[in-house]
Amino acid sequence: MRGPPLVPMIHLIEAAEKPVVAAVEGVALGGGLELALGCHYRIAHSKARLGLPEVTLGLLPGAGGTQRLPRLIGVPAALELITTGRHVTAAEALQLGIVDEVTDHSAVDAAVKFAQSVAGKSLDARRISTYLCPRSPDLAEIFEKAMKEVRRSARGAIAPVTCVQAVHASVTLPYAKGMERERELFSTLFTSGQAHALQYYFFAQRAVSRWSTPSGARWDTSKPRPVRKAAVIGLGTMGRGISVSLAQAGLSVVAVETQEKQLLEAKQAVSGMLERSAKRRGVPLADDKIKYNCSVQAVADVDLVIEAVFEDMALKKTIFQQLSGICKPGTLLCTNTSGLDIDELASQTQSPELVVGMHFFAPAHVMKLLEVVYGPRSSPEALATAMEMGKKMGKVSVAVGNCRGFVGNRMLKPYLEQAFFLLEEGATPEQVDQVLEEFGFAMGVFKVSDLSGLDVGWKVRKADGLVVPGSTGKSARIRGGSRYSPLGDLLCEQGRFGQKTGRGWYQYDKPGGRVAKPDPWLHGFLEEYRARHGLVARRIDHQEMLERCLYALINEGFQILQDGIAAGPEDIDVIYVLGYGWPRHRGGPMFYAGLVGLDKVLERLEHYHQVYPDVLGLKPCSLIRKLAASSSPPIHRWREFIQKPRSQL
Ligand code: ZOZ
Ligand code: NAD
Repeated sequence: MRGPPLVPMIHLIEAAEKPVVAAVEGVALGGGLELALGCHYRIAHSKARLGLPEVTLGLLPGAGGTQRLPRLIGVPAALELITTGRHVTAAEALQLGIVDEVTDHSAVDAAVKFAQSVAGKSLDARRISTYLCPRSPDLAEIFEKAMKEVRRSARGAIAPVTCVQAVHASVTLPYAKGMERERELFSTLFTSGQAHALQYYFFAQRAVSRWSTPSGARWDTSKPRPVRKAAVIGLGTMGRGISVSLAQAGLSVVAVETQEKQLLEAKQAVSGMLERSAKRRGVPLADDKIKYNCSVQAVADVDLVIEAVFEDMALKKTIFQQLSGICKPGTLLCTNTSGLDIDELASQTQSPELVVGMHFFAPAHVMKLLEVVYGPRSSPEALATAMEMGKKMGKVSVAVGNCRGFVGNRMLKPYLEQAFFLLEEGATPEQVDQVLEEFGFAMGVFKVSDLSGLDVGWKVRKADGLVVPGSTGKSARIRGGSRYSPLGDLLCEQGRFGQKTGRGWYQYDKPGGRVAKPDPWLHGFLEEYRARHGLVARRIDHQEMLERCLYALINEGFQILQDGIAAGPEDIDVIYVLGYGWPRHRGGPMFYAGLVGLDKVLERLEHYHQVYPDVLGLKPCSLIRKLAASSSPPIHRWREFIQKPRSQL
C-alpha cells in the first residue's frame, strides 16, 4: 500500500532550503499537525488547538506523526498525545515544545515576520526527522507501562496499542525504517473492522444532533428557550449527579429532598463530587451554584425542573401536579424516569406541551448520554430546550419516542433477562460479566445493575404486578405465559439493592462501596434456588452467553426501529456507546449486528427461540427478517425498510 499522499509533500517541505514556517490559526489536528511538524518552525494563534486524534477513529497518525512528535517532544508526552488523541491548547503546545511561538494577533503575519527573522540561518537543526529521539535510561519501562495502561483502558480496541508500537519504532529504528513501520501499522488498522466501526460511530454521534420527530419537528426549525436556573427534585443516586452536571454547566440549581437528613447526606456527596471533578478537570469549584431545600415550593422561579424521585408513577404524578401549580408559567417540567409514560405525567399538568423526559445514565455526572423523550404532546420548543440543555451539560442528547423504557432500557430488559436465565441455568454473575467485559463493555450487566440499584427495576416490576412474593413451583418462573426469572426480586427482598446497600449481585466493603467482589453467599443462594426449582446447572460456553445476551438486545433494537421510537440505527448505537459502555470500536449494537451479518444474527435468534420458545425476547422481529431476506443491505439503507410510524408529536 502507498502511504498517504501527504507524506511526500511533507518530505519536500522539510528538505527545502528556504525556511518554511507553519502558521496555525485555528486547528491543526491530524494531518494538519503532521504537515506543521514537517515545517521548520511553527507559530500558533493563542486560540489554536493542536493534536493527533487519529486513534479515536481507529487509526494512527500515518503521515510521520508517530515518528516526528516523539523526536520533537520526547517519548512520554508524545505517547500520551498519540494514544489518547487529546487536543492541546496553543499554550500547552508551546510548553511541550510543539510550537515555537504563540501570538494573540494574526498567526500568518507573525509567521511571515518570523520567517524574515530566520532567513539565511541554517536549517540543519530544524528538520525533525533528523533528530534522535530523546533517550532516557527508563525508556523500556515507559513503553511497558504505556502498553499496560493502553491495553487496560482500550477494552479490546487495537488502535491505541498500535500507536504505542509505532512510537516505539521512532526510538528503535532510523527515521526511514520507522516510517515504513508506521505505514505497515497504519495499513493494518486501515483495513481492520475497528476503524470502520469507529468512523461510523464518529458520524453517528454528529448525526443525532440533527434530530427530527415523526410529526416533523426538527432541530433546525425548533428554537430552544433560555435556561438559567434549574431545579432537581430527589437527590438520590441520580439527582446528585444531575445537580453536579447542571452546576458545572454554569446554572443556578435548587436541589430538593424530602427531609433534613437526606438533604444533608446529599449535600455532602454532591460537594465531594464537585471537588473531585474540579481537581480532575481543573475547573472552578461550582459548589456555590447549588442551593439546597426541603420544600418543593423553593422551585417557583426556575426555568426548568428535573424530577428524579423514586420510580413510582403515583409519587411522580403527585409531584407533577405540585410543580404545575408552583412553577412560573413556561417552566419546562422534565422527568428522569427510567421508562414510565411521559404522557401520563404530562396529563397531570396545566401545560402538557412543556413536559419531556430527560433520562440521564448512572453515574449521571460521568455518563455522556442524555435520552430526551418526547411525549405525544411535548412541544418542539420543549424538546429543543431539553436537547440544548443536555449539550450545555456536556452530554450528547438523543431524541427518542415515548414507550416503556424508551430506547436504552427497553433494550436492556431482554438483555438483563437473558443474564438472569443464564444464572438459573448454571452461570455466575462473575462469568456473565467477564464475557461481556471481554467483549468490551465497560462493566458487565450485573455490575451495572449493582451500580444503578436493584430496587429501581424491582419497583417497576412490582407496579407491573410481576413480583409475587413467596410463589413456588413452576408458576414462580412464568408470567403471562412467558418465562420469568424472579432472581432480582428475591435479592431485593433480602435488602440487597447493590452498591448502595453494600450487597447485590456482588459484595462491597461498605454501603456505597464500588469495588465488586464475588460473594459466596450469592453462589450458595443460586445453588439453593436451582435445587428448589429443579434446575440442573450446566456449563455454558462463552459464545452462548454472549450471543443470548447481545442478540436479545439487538432484536429489541430492530423492534424499536420498526416502531419508530428511535429515528435510526445511529441513534441506538450512540445511546448504547455513551449510556451503557458498549465498546465504541464495535460501533454500537446495530452496527455490530451488520458486522456479524444479519442472516447470522437471525439464524442464532431462531435457534435460541427454538430452544426457549417461552422467551419472547428471542423471537426474531420482522424487521431483521425483512432485512436479511433483502440480502442484508448496509446500515445506512435500513430506513428504507421501515414503515413510517404514525405521528407521535
Ligand atoms: O465503568 C464506567 C462505565 O461506563 N460503566 C458503565 C455504566 C453504565 O452502564 N451505566 C448505565 C446504567 S443504566 C442507566 O443508568 C439507565 C437507567 O435508567 C437504569 C435504570 C435501572 C435499570 C437497572 C438494570 C441495570 C464508569 C464511567 C462507571 C467508570 O469508568 P472509569 O473506571 O474509567 O472511571 P473513573 O475511575 O475515572 O471514575 C470516573 C467517575 O465515575 C465514578 N465511578 C466509577 N465507578 C463507579 C463510579 N460511580 C459509581 N459506581 C461505580 N461503580 C468515579 O467515582 C468517578 O466519579 P467521582 O465523582 O468519584 O470523580
Ligand atoms: P434513589 O432511590 O437513589 O433516589 C430517589 C431520591 O428521591 C431519594 O433520595 C428520595 O429521598 C427522594 N425523594 C423521594 N420522594 C421525594 C419527594 N417527594 N421530594 C423530594 N425528594 C424525594 O433513586 P435513583 O436511582 O436516583 O432514581 C431516581 C429516578 O431516576 C427514578 O425515576 C429512576 O427510575 C431514574 N433513573 C435511575 C437510574 C439509575 O441507574 N439508578 C438511571 C436513570 C434514571
